Amino acid sequence: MTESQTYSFFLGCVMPNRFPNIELSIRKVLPELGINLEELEGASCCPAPGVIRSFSDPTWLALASRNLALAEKAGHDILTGCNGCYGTFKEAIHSVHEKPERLKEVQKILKDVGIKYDATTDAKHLLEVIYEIGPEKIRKLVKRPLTGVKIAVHYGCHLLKPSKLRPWKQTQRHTFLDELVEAMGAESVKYRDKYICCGAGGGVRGSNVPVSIDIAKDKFDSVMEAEADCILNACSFCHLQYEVSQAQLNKELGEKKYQIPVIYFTQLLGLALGFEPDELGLGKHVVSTQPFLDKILG
Ligand code: 9S8
Ligand code: 9S8
Ligand code: COM
Repeated sequence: MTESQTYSFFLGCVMPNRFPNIELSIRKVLPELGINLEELEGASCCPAPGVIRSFSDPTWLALASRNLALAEKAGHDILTGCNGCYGTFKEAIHSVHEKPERLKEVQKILKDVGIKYDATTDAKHLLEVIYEIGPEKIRKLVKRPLTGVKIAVHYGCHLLKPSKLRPWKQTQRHTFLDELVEAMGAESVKYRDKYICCGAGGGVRGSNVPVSIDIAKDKFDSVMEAEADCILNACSFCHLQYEVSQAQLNKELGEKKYQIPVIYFTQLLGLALGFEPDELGLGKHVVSTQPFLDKILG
């Protein structure tokens, strides 16, 4: 349908180690849209923007550039399914373009480990590439319309901000994810604090779990008020936060109050394209996806 494109697929840490089910869904769905993924052999942590960059900007930049150099050598742009990794790469590219002396410094460090880097690679989030194909084309590919399904979309922070280093046209009240969801025939519901952080990023989950869970709890409460059937995300770290925090909250409460299915974008798109739940790793969630699947599959 579209011209096929090839990217170096950057997994990051969370996806292969904690949620290979969402990785599976990406590998199933993207080729279906003409997006080919090539392995990025030798990649390391991106490294995480809200964590490693806060400690040492030069270390963060050198490691990020090393990953970008691997993609550059392969002759592709880098593609990620994690907002944090996307943020790191977008900002690392900007950083060396903005100040040529930074590029020289990085090149010197990478040369010592035998890597050449010219900062010619770009980074894309999978939502960006899918949105470029366009909601209208996606609508035409839908084999199983998600009619009557109510989705609470979560954009996450690094996908949208800083807005001057992101490709999205609007700066507030973004709609691209809502548009993609509606192209699948589902309803994207309004809910309080839709554009607010999930509570995990910036080192919060790593350093202060109670605060992190408290932020997530606010989101769960507003998603439940909106009577959504699931929370949809396109960031492996937000995904982790929503899956794991519900289990932690239920444990604290001594009751199963929080049971909102947490669905990754390509899992939802895969269902709409006609894949079976098992092909998309939908049976491997922390919070059961069964009520959500029943609503779709009947
Ligand atoms: S890599 Fe290492 S920790 Fe992570 S998943 Fe996304 S951000 Fe980049
Ligand atoms: S993790 Fe993903 S992008 Fe972030 S910083 Fe705020 S929100 Fe959730
Ligand atoms: C969040 C990444 S996706 S980080 O924790 O802010 O680095």
